[in-house]
Amino acid sequence: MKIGIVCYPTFGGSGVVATELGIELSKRGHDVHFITYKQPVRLELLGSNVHFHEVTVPEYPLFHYQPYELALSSKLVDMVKLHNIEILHVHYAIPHAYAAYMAKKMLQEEGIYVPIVTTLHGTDITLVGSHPFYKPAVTFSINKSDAVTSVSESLKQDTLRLFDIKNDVHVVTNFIDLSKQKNSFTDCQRAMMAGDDERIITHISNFRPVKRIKDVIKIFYNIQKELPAKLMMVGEGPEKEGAEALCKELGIENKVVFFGNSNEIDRILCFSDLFVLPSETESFGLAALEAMSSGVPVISSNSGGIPEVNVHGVSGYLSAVGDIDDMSKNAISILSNVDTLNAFKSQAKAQARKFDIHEIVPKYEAIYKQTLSEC
Ligand code: GMT
Repeated sequence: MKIGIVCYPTFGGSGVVATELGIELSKRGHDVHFITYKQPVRLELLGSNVHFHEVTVPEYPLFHYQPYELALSSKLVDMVKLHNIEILHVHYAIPHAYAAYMAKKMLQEEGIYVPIVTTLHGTDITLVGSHPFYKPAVTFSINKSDAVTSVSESLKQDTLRLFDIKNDVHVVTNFIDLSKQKNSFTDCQRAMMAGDDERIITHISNFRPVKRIKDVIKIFYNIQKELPAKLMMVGEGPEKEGAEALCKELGIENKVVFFGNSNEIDRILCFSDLFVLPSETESFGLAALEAMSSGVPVISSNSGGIPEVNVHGVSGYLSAVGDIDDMSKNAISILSNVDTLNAFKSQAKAQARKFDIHEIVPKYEAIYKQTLSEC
């Protein structure tokens, strides 16, 4: 199939999922075209059947807001015609599903029919999409998609609760390429980050309020009172400064490393002992799955789709949002005994195997085929 993929090309989970999906589809013989404003961060290899088409928005002083949707839908029209793209798969409803629908209508005028698959990722539904300023357009573009998928059962239920949706929502969970772990560094250069007696706790996110970054710091503060430990904070976002200030206030700044955005997530997870994700809401928690696939147990909140990924008492523990004491207690119970830690590490890895890319990507292929057959 010739598949056009639209996504946010950033470090965010939806962009990562779209990129990994496109790469896997290309390995499976499909011709994949990424259409977005920048080359996706994890798309290192462009090949004979992986292409990137940049959407540029010319600056014009009249516009207070530059019209990205317009530029994207025009680019979609041009690329569908130029490369005979058969299906468009858009990740994150806003504004991608809307722009794709406009492209579809423009193409129909020329007798070309290209169906749209929309994948809902989370904040496009729970935080942004349900805002009254966006809701009518988001409802419309979901209903006009030829197929709709969501990355967890929890997100599907949120979508049905928050929007008046007429079409089926298929749950296709996020996935992980386990073969990447085969090449993990054996020594992980752990010694560069911590002493032999120290446990390494990691958090990776976009440091937005929904991630409850201060909870991460407070949980770590409680952990390091009980056992020697270091905290790795990976990512950039509006809560980072406040988190750095809190570390100083608590006198733990020498035990916390702020990395910023990183392309070396596998390397950081390789030397981590525990991953902390106390989010207010999370449709899936791809970062937790990535940690688990590297054998890192997860201490998380029990919000949204996280319980579909992290299993209480198996791959880690879940607590109510904001229950810092319970999360700290659970973290300490895993970290303070080597046998317990090793058991959780292998259980986390085993749980991650349920989200093997080779099991999940065929589900998208089946949806594409079904959608095309209904045209
Ligand atoms: O976590 C974020 O804020 C980024 C956001 C995104 O759109 O990239 O992540 C969402 O999509 C990921 C991939 O499907 C999910 O794993 C995240 O749980 C989800 N984030 C939220 O629901 C807050």
